[in-house]
Amino acid sequence: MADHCLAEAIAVCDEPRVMELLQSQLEGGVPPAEILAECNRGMIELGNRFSREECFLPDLMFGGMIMKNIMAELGPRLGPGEQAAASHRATAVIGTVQHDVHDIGKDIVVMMLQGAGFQVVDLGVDAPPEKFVQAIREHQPAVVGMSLLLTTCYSSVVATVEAICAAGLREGLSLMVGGAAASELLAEKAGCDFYGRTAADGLRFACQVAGIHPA
Ligand code: B12
Repeated sequence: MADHCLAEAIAVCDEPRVMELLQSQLEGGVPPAEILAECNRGMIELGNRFSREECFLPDLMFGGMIMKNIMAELGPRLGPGEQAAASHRATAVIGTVQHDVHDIGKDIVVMMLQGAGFQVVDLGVDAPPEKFVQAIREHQPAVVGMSLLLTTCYSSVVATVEAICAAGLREGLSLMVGGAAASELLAEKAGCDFYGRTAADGLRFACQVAGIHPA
C-alpha cells in the first residue's frame, strides 16, 4: 500500500522526506502507479494549501520541481500497461494567447496540472487561435486554459473562443482563462466557463471537469 505520508510530504514541499519515502516505497515493492497516484494527491493538496494561504507562489513552483524529480524515478518503472493507462489520462491544452509572451504563471499552471496527473499539451506563448483549434482537434482535451497578462490581449481570448466555436469544437469542452489581465468579466464576455485567479483555482476547475476527485 502507498503511504499517505508521501502525499503529505509533497503538500508541504519537504523534498528530502519525499525522496526518502519514494525510495523506501519502491524498495518495499509498492507498485509505481500507486505511488504516482499518491503523489498526484499531494500536488492537489499543495494547491489547496495555496488557496488557504498556507503557502505561496514559490512553493507551487518548488512542488512542480519535486514532481519532475519524482517522475524521473517513477517514469521508467511504470510497466507498459501503466504507461498506456497514463497516456489515457485526462488532457489539458494550455497556452498564453496571441501577442502575449508572459509565461511564468502559465508554466505554474502547467506544473500543477501535470503534478495532479493531467497530460498537458503546452502551446507556449503567443499562441494564435488556430494553434488552440489544432491542438483541441488532435488531443481532445477535457479542459483548455488561456493565459494573458496584457489587457491589450483581451481580443486574442475572444478570437480564440470564436475560432473554437467556428471549428465546431466548443460543445463538451471546458474553457478557463487566467493570468494577471484576466477577470470574471473577461471570462463572461469572451464566453469562457471559468476565470481562475490563481493556478490552484485552475487546477481545482480542471479536476472538477475531468472528474478527478482527490481522496
Ligand atoms: C515578468 C514580466 C515580464 C517579462 C515576462 C517574462 C516571462 N517569461 O514571462 C517580460 C520582460 C518579457 C515582459 C514583457 C512585457 N511586459 Co510584462 N510583466 C512582467 C511582470 C513584472 C510579472 C509577470 C509575472 O510573471 N508574474 C508572476 C506570475 C506567477 O503571475 P501570473 O502570470 O499572474 O500567474 C498567476 C495567476 O495569474 C495564474 N495564472 C496565470 N495564467 C493562468 C492561466 C489560467 C488558465 C489560470 C486558471 C490561471 C493562470 O497562475 C499564476 C499563479 O497563481 C508583470 C507585472 C504584473 N503585475 O503581473 C508585467 C506586466 C504584465 N507586463 C506589462 C507590459 C506592459 C509588458 C510589455 C508590453 C512591456 C514592453 N513595453 O515591452 C512586454 C510585453 C511583451 C509581450 N508581447 O507579451 C504590464 C501589462 C499591463 C497591462 N495592463 O496590460 C505589466 C502588468 C507591468 C505593468 N504594471 O505595467 N514582462
